[in-house]
Amino acid sequence: MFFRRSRTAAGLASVLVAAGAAVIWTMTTQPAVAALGSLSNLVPVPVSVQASTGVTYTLPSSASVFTSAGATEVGNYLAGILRRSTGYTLPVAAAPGVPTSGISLLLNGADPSVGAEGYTLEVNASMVVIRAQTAAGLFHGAQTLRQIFPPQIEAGGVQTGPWQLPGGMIMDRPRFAYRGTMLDVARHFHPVSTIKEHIDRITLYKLNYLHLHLSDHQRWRIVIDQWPNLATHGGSTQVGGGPGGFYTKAQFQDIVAYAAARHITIVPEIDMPGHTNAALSSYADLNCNGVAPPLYTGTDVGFSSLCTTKEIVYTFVNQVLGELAALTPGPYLHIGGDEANVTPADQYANFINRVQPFVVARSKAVMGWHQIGASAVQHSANRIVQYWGLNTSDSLVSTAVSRGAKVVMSPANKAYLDMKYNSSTPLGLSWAGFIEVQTAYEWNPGTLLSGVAESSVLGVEAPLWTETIVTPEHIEFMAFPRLPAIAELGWSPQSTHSWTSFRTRLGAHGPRWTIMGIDFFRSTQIPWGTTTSPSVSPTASPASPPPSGGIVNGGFESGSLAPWTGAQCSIVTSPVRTGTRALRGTTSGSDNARCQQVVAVQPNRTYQLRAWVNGSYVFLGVTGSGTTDTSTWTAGTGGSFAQLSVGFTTGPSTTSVTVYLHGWYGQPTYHADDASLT
Ligand code: TNX
Repeated sequence: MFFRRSRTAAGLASVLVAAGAAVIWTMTTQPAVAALGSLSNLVPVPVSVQASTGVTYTLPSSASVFTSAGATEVGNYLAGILRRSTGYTLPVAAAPGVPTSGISLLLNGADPSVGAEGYTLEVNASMVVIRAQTAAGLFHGAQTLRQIFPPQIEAGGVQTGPWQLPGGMIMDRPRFAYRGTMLDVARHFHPVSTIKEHIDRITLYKLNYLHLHLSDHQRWRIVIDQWPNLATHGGSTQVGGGPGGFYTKAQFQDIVAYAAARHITIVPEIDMPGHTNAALSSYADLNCNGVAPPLYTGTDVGFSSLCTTKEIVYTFVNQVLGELAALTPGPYLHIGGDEANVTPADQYANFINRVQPFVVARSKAVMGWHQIGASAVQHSANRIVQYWGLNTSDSLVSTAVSRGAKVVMSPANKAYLDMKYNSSTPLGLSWAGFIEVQTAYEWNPGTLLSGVAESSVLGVEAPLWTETIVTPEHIEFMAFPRLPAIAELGWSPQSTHSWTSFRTRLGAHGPRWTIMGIDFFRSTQIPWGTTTSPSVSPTASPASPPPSGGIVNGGFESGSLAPWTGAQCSIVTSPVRTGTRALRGTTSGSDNARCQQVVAVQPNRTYQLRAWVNGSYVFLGVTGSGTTDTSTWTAGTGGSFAQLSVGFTTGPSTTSVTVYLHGWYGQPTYHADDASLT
């Protein structure tokens, strides 16, 4: 769950078994043959789906992806995904006048009703044809096609076919133009690789905006050349301490380009005039008293403000927004504006009124949290207010809308991905309540706020604040499965809204996420589909026997930690399961405790890794080049030792793997004994 599990495909299936008080995800090794896909489990649900009874399309190994002019990039993207698991070459070629085979992505002949982002998708006995008016429409159609294939299509290695699709016709287009999520990279820094991976996942659900919260009390995460201390000083740590980090301009542009290639627009946010301790700490001049406060690693809000009566503050903001605009091809610059609790109301309005023109001067539109709707703040062209309240009416939003603003709906009690699912969720906050999947799904963005008509709603956004979110696995756990729920609210027509239908369709995505290595929350509200395992490649027959003796020092009896390593790992004499010694991993408030060792293995072999563990949130897993990275974990062993066991298969050139025991941060110490590899 909370650690990096599978970068490629989890090669083995997960089934839930109860072991005493412990809940253990363990792995089985039944190979499966790729099944017929389905039209019934699409998320977001399309505008219309008509099945062609009895019609099936089998993707031939010789198939091509045909593209009309302007569609080559989407063709390369789709072929790249399908090649991984089918192993087919799937060349991308110019579409002939009339398609007769393979998969065609066409920017001609689309029904105009699909609009700017919609598509039609037809599967008949001889081919697949996706038509749209834009590359974005084709891209969304390609995501639907992915979901029509069986889950094994998402595997990172070649699977056994045949690859069969049910015949049918889909017509689809989005309800709202803005379908987004936000990641707070200020409270905890998340590197470019994590952002890219997140982008790859949100594209599955047809989101088209990623809002990055780049600055806050705790840190400043983007280089501004004219104010260099912002990144070097203001970006130097994070909540709870730790190394922090910031994006160089080149890195930020890399994110922007990666997102754009996936039809996602980045919305950068610099929060002001509050939430600015990192900036105030970087430049004394921005403070009314001229004194720079220390960097802050706590999680309080509402205590800082740029000095709104100092002229240099406006020079600062103008220059920051200028550099940010130059990095941003998208239409919006988000200026925050929330929780400016120590900025007097008149100064707040004056500040926002002076800052909005800086955005407009760069041909961008202002986006801000809904506090910028204060009546003393003027309208600004194409302004967006983002509603994050808990109520069913809001005068700030109504005021802004009456002046022409549009609204992005992010009600904190429904759309905040940092809220806990329930009282036992180990991550997250709960100030806006618990948000189970049904709560995230059961609301209507078009009618949420009285006095705000659907025509004034630009769309929805699910923010993920990261006070407690440290690792990529934490992001996965909080976003899945709630983000797909919000995505459906943003894309699908209200007439299709049905919790009964949604929970069933969503359940079928569990096996996909397992195969993709997404560590999602297994909500008991969802009938999770049975995980069908990707089949093991036929070349994975035993080349030579496994090493005898398993892991060296697996019983921890030698008294020394080696060959296990790990900063928070040690050998202890209590508690032990057998013998006189065991391994201990000691987690701290902000760190995971990983004890690991590199083990020599044979290529093309299936191994079983076992260890007895005592503790909460303990994981046993393996990573390695060419290996089916995989793991198992326990939520708690009830005070005694319980066995974890996980199988994995090495690749044709794998000669060593890293095996690890891992305790999730914030959980108590764990102990392990009698580890073995056979
Ligand atoms: C409120 S939502 C905030 C953030 C916190 C979040 C935690 C908003 C505009 N401000 O500063 O991170 O709550 O849920």
